[in-house]
Amino acid sequence: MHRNRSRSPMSSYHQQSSDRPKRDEGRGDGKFFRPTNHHRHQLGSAPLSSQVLSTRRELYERDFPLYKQPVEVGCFSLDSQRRFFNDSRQLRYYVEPDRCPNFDLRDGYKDRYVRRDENVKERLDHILRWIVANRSKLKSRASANSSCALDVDFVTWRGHLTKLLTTPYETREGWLLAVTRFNGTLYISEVETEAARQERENRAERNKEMMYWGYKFEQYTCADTASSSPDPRGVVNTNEAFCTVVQTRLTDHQLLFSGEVDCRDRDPGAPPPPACYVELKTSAEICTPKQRSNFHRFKLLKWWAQSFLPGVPRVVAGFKDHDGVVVSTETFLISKISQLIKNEDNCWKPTVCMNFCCDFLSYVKRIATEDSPSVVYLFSWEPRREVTYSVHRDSQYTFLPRWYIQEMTSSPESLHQH
Ligand code: 0WD
Ligand code: CA
Repeated sequence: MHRNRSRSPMSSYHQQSSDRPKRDEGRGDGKFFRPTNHHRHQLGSAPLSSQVLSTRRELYERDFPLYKQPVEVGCFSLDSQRRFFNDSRQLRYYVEPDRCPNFDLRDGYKDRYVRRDENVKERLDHILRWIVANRSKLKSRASANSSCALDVDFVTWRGHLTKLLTTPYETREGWLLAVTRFNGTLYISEVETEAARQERENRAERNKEMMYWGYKFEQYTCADTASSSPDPRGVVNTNEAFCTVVQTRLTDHQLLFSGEVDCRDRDPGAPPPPACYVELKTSAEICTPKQRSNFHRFKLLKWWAQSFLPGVPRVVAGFKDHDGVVVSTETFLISKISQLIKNEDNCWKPTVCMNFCCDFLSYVKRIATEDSPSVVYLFSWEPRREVTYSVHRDSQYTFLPRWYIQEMTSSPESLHQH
């Protein structure tokens, strides 16, 4: 969808800007700043040697960068006990609700809810298991270029990329991203910030219940097969997940990432994945112009970024009242969201999101040069600051598991012999 600008949903994002933004020289004041004496003092071009990365929006208002149509290269499922399966057994089918659904999202919170243990840090493990199980599918450049065994530059979760896309507009929550270069591929895995950990451990009871509401909405709108009906009497188990694995390219960055998919179009004639996938969301009922404006400025940014990345074309929103009853639903096409927000003053821009992500990935490539599974480059960002980094060897941040390193160190040929 992104190659042919005139026909693609991207065309509206393509902006002609005559005044290319100027970049300021990076200045680090965070604790992770690594001093350097070779900052370039240039106006009008990137400070290519800077040790920090600015997140100021105006620096990223360029033409929309090339983003290749994401291709699904595989999928996996996590069952009710969070066990990995290299198949689509957890994929569900979207069943369109009535005009006046009246779904009670509070039903079952007390007695039919099994919650995933958030203290278990899974990092990239499920994606790595998928890579090991599908190594032959990922065309290897190993013979041509032994330094890059996987033929991708980055491996990560879609959710981590979503955070990068929304960074220029984020005013509340910072992030920590751990990066390891191994066999030429850069692995990006999030580290929970201290603030996020405290938020999680002190979460108010109402917030805990509202987290359940999103999963309950899925249960009201998803069936286990293309011909069956949703079963709102069942148990909500948040260990269960269906994840797509997609490959794409952002300018010169080859990406392989995975994201959780809620359901697919039940019509067998629907287009192949990821175009048949549907993202489900809940949001507070919109009653005032102010609420509509906030919905456009904040919610739609997150929804757009999350689904645009894997090429999921639509989001179905359930609007709920204060008591957790879904009073209406609405379908948002990702390709139409930029038009929807055009009337908001000073609103977010898709091009800023994508250009920032692209520049961040270039920055990571430039900084994370040592190829070793025990080295972690920890990239750190707090609102109103620049991105900085620190380097850690054999530390608490090391995240590539031994089994993965072993699997990927033995050549595919030697694997076939066994
Ligand atoms: O270790 C971590 N810090 C994270 C792990 C952060 C985010 C996700 N994950 C893992 C989980 O294993 C999860 O199964 O990634 C999987 C989902 O990956 P994603 O698609 O890249 O994540 P994201 O786009 O942030 O979330 C997609 C959905 C959410 O739906 P909504 O509509 O609320 O955005 O995945 C669910 C949630 O339903 N989800 C999670 N499930 C389990 N653990 C998590 C999580 N930490 N975060 C979101
Ligand atoms: Ca969802």
